[in-house]
Amino acid sequence: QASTDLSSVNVVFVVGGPGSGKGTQCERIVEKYGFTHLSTGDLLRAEVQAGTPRGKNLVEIMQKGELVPLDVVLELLRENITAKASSSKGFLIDGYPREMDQGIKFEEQITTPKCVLYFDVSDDTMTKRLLGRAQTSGRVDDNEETIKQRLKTFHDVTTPVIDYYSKNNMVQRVPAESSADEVFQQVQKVFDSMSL
Ligand code: B4P
Repeated sequence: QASTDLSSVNVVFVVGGPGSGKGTQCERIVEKYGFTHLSTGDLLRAEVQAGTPRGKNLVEIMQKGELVPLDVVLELLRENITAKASSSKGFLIDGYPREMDQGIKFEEQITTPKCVLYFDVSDDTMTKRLLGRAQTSGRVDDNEETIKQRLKTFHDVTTPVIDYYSKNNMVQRVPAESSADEVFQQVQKVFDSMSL
């Protein structure tokens, strides 16, 4: 069956290491700018929770700090974008692309993003934040061993994606070591200067 043409939707990719503050900042962006927030991590956890066939085996992969298969993530994104394409001002795609192929396939099948928002944080800070969240999150991947592996996945597989979009002048880098309020000041500068 033919899929909806999504080439004219506004998309901003939001990337950064695990615990870099993507989800935290996206909530604020939604509040101020009215975008639709789609977190690939949240979509995958919802899939696991719902016990769908597609959600099977995902827990193990996430528990290891590895990336789930591209097809699953892209299909979830397509479905969710399609559902709101006509009513939404734009989409924040949080946690995506995490590997080069995800970026390529999304551009081929959906659209080219307006920009790539990158939260730049040291490994130390990300580890501290995630260990803090571990006390209440109940997430299978918020533990010391998985955090190490998630950081490795980020450096090995996601950094090349950021380099690629940097070369195309599409990356808006936000230093994100400081408090969520201070980081959001920087984020607002980016959004206020973006033409949509
Ligand atoms: P995600 O759910 O994306 O998890 P994450 O990288 O930890 O980011 P999150 O948004 O949750 O954390 P945030 O930085 O906001 O991914 C989990 C797993 O799902 C992946 O490892 C992978 O297996 C799979 N997956 C997801 N997307 C995929 C894809 N595209 N392809 C394949 N697999 C995929 O916040 C972290 C903590 O820091 C919070 O406690 C927060 O309160 C705190 N914090 C945030 N900002 C702060 C600040 N400025 N100061 C102090 N604390 C702050």
